[in-house]
Amino acid sequence: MKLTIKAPALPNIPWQPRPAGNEDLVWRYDANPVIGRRPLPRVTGIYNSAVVPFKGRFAGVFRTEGMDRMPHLHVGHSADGINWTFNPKRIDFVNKDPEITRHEYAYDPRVTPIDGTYYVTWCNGYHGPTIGVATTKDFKKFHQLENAFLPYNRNGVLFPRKINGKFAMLSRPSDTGHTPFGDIFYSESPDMTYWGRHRHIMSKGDEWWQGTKIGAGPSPIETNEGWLLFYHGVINTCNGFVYSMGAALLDLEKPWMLRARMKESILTAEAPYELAGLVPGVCFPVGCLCDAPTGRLAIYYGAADTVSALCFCDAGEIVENILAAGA
Ligand code: BMA
Repeated sequence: MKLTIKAPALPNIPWQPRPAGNEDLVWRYDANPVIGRRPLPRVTGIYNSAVVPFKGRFAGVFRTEGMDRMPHLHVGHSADGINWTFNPKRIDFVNKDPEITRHEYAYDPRVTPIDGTYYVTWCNGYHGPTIGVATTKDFKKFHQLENAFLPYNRNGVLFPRKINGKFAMLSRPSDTGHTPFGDIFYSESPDMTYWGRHRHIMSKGDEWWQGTKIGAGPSPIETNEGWLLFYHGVINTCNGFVYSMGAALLDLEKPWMLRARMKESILTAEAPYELAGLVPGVCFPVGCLCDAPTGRLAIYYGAADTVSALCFCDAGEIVENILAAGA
């Protein structure tokens, strides 16, 4: 279908065409993983990490885990979105109030450009997991804001523009452990400090792949058919949770209204690097690059909580399939 995407052109998006004979909606980069094991000394993995276009190149905020298995956030840069260099020091978030910058752990970052500022949201340890928020303009200095919500919450994902004059965020209220439940909610804020008008958007699904919980992935993409949302869905198997990727469309001006949602997952753990790692069976999407004129999307996802991988799809095809599935 002819889809209009409201995002800048990104002609240097990492891209490979769908391989011949492949009829899947999403296909993997053939040299995955893009960030392999031991990407820095004494770092066991970089995964579940967010990438954005930055000054003609790419930058990102990366979940880095050391030998103590504690997650922290690091900056990375790349000319092509494939080969990355990382700052070995974790991000030093700044705020005059030490209560705000009090650091326990930080993981699963998303980066969302809004009006020329890059907003980082992540799962921030503050007496349990909640949503940390920070801004940067240069990927050097990061100013930390108030946590968006009370604990316990994960998967805080900003929309790339204000909606009805307010900042808008998706999140997934949770517990302190490996949460056995989870729906996606919408909240808005006039100032990035006070969040309210919380609305339920969508629950876990009837289909087994998303039958335990769901959580928003990369920042939603604005299209003429609504906000395109990639999310993770979780099944509880006899070997534990398995994470797959799904897709949904949210109403443009009332994004708490679900327009349609695919019944099938569009990527599930099958490749060796998704099945073998510190947590086998995890595909966890967090970053998405988009070339609006061609509809090309490059999605970064964490694989097996160990490495970072890349997959591709066509936005028009995905939206067509979501609309065909219905609400
Ligand atoms: C979730 C988060 C993710 C992780 C996933 C699978 O609760 O901790 O970072 O990828 O579990 O272990």
